[in-house]
Formats: sequence, C-alpha cells, structure tokens
Amino acid sequence: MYKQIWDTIIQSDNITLISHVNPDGDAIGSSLALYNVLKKMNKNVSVVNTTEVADYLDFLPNYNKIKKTLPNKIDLLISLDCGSLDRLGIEDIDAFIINIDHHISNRNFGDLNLVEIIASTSQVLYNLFLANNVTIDADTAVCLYTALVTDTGNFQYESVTSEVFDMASHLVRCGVKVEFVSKMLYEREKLSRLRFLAKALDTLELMLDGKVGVVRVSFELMQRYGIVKDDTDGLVNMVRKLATVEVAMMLREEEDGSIKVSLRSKNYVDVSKIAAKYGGGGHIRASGVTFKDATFEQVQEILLQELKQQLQKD
Ligand SMILES: [Mn+2]
Repeated sequence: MYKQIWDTIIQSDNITLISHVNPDGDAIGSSLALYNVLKKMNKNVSVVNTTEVADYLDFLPNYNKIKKTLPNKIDLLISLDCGSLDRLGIEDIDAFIINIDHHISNRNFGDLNLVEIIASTSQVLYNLFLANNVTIDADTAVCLYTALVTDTGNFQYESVTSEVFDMASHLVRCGVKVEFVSKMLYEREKLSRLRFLAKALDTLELMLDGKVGVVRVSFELMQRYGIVKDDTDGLVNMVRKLATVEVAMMLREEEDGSIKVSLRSKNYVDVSKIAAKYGGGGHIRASGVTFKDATFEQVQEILLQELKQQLQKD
C-alpha cells in the first residue's frame, strides 16, 4: 500500500490536501508536512481546511498557505487525519481520493486507504515517507513532530510506543528544535483563553461517584472570549486530570444550536464505542459526537446512561 499510494501521488499533478473540520495539531501538522514534501517535488499542491485553524500552530512552515476553499482543478484529493468524508466539510467531489488516517472509526472512504491505528496521522505519514525513501528536511520534520506531540498529549498516551520515540528521535536529527516547539505550543497562552477556561471550569459537575466529570460550553461564552473550537480541547483534558474521573465530557454548543460532545477516558472505558453508537467516532480514549435538536440536559442524560453501564463493570 505504501508504494501504491506514493506512485499515485507521483503520477498526479493537481493535488489538494485536506483535513478534518476544526483541525488539531495532527491535522494541520500532517497536512503541512506533506505540503512541504510535494512542493519540493514541484507538484501543484494546495492545502485546505474549511474551518478556522487555531493560531497556536502559526509557527509551522507554510501555515499561511492554508486556504478555506478548494481550488477549481483537483486530480487527487488527499484526506489527512479524518475518519469520514462528511468531516471534511466539503460537498461530494469528483477526484481520486487517498485517505491517510489513524482513527479506529475510519470508514475507508478513499479510493486508496492508508489507515493504521497508531499514535498520529503524522506517524502514518512518516511510515509512508520512510517506505518510499522520502527525504525529511527540517521544515517537514517540525510539522511531523508537532503533530506527534499534540496527538500524544506530549508523549503521555497509551499510543506512545518505542516506535513513537524512534520517530521523534529521527525528527530531532532531521532538525527539530524540541524546546522551540514546546514553547510555541505550550508557552504562548492568551489571557482571554485562560479567562475562558476559568468560566468554563466553573460549570464542572462530577457524577456517578466522581467517575464522570462534565463541563458545558455555550456558544455565547466562546464568542465572548474569541475562542476557536480547537482551543476547547485543553478543557476536557483538564477535567480528565481529576483523580476520581474515568470519563471527562465536554458539551459544547455550536453555531447551529447542535451539541458537540468531546469524550475522554482514562483507563478502561472505550469512548469510541459510545460515540459511534450516536454517529460519531474517534479513538478509544478520545472521541467526539454531535447531537442535533437536543438540549445540554438531554445529551448529558443519554451519555450518563451509556456510561452507567460501562462504569458498573468496575
Ligand atoms: Mn490525529
């Protein structure tokens, strides 16, 4: 599959890279890493995300090349870090699709699919590069590394294997400045975001003997503090940090009134199963699902019932 995918890329000219809506560090880092490699191969390549990209990633090379809309001519569309076509935020498209991802819930929607259940999409991409002897320069390395760091919670998650450290080590040899990336990612907090986190944490409630922590974020609160969606990721991870908590949930109101739920588990609950049951998806320890035409209370109640069953197995 590595060779087949690379051959297809080499034979294509008008290539567009796209990642999931409300992108995270893996979605953008992987996109820009591949963008950089294809640019150097003199491909006509564009990089697209249809929603707001958080500005904490603005240190990545070619961050300012990310467009919100698709170009007119696309022969090959490469989807990165996205489990299903509808999460790309585009209409059906008449192009050959390569799907490169690491979500367990991936629906293999591409004409070619490279889906490996490993730490990050950037790790899948890295494997693809190695298999095809692609040179990883410093710009590509910093994108791959940033994607890896952000998707492993700074090398903390279950997905972190010796291969992950081998990759990180290799990327450092390719020119990544670890301290620079850490400072860019974690030492540039905005006061408005801290104030937002304080307000949002005020809504925290513990349920089911403290095993479940829930926070609610209204659309109005996000607007008041100028918060983009990816900025709320840190919030649900904070809730999971509580000693008693096995499952953290963030209920976030979207522009259209629907409720987006982010689910995180710590040790044993498979939140991807719960998300999948209601049309969402993701990973065992981190998943998401959206409920339309429902209130915070209704969504919370549905999910608490699901969790009750899983947590009783304790
Ligand atoms: Mn990812």
